[in-house]
Amino acid sequence: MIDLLVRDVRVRDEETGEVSAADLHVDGGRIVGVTPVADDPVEAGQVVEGGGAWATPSYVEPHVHLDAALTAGQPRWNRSGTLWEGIACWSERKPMLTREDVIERAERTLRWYAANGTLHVRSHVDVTDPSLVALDALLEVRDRVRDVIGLQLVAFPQEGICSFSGGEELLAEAARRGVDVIGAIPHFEDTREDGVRSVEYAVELADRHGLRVDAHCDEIDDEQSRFVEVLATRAARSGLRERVTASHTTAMGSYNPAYAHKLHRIIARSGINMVSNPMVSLHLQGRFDDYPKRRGITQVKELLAAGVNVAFGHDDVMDPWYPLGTANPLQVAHVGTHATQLLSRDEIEETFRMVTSRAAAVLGLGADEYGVRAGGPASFILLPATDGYDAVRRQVRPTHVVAHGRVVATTPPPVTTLMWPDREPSEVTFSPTGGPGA
Ligand code: 17E
Ligand code: FE2
Repeated sequence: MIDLLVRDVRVRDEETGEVSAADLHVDGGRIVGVTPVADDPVEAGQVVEGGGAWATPSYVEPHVHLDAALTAGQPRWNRSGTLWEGIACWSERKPMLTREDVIERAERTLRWYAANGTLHVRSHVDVTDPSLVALDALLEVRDRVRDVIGLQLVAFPQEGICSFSGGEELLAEAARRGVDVIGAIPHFEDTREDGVRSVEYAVELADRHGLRVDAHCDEIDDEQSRFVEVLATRAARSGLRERVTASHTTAMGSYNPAYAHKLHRIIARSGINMVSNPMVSLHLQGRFDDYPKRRGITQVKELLAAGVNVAFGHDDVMDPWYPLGTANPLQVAHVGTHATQLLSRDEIEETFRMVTSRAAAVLGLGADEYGVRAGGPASFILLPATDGYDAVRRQVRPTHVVAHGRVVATTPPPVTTLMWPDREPSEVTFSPTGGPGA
């Protein structure tokens, strides 16, 4: 008898894109069989009726700050809405951090992520704190959530590597304590030269420890902030390439077309990934502008066209940099479509990939960790939606979230009864292709 049978779902063939109805047989945390829907199903410890839902790999969060999550307003609110006041608020909150405090907020946020269908998360953790209390707490969280969520940790030098006293040593210590990824923040360093040096330091440190790199890079509306070219070049020369990610890169929204053209080529050749955080950049950037006011979003459409892997991240859930957020990548995709004008039929489908398979590529998830197929991991979601376009438009919640062969969240689809004057009450359903029906 197998552990779990997920009956009557639609699965999409990864190679052909063909969609077919299937039963998923799950045992020992893996999908052991994908078979035609059987009238006489096999025996299983648990049976989930899929009802024709789409069985698709989970969302992947490529960029969030779990150490700061759920601290909005502590000890004060960010009133200007700038990145800089956010950093100032956080530096006032940092001395109050305790292990228990960080664990409680991070795990609460990760439970929200799981409920929303997200089973892989990359979190930055600020290491410009000599106590490294948040780092140690999140290393513990990474173990505690392992059965549900795969958590990658980035050693993030919020206040700089070269411009923060002891910054280099703190980053090196974080590498020794077991982070997965090395971060940087070159646009925050005091000088251009420090910025370049900090990127080189981060790449060399990662290379030495066999780790990945994910730098906060050019998160500023300054067209002179040009560290992506440095990161991409060092990524290529070190051979780290697709193990490197440039996050935010909002200055690219201000680059002149001639430089942008040159830069797209450097980025594409290097093989690095890009992560845009549209909800947060729309909020934090453009704050020093009069009108016309810039959007402060990286060149997502152009980078995709150049063959670069671009993903969307949430960045923040209720912290000094962003007061909203529900830890739901599908909401990020919806905002991302607008922010980047990815709004043709195919482009909307692409934004769904930017919070699923493209984000999985940022984390470097292999075939044994991601994908719905026989022999693959039994970690997936059931979406009552026809495809990514439909899911993004209607913001469809997964009815079931399955992690390592276990159902970890269920959400019944909402039902609204409409009592329109002079008509019989009726249930309102939203049809996938035609808008509100019934
Ligand atoms: N720190 C930073 O430098 N930039 C951000 N967007 C956040 C924290 C959230
Ligand atoms: Fe960030």
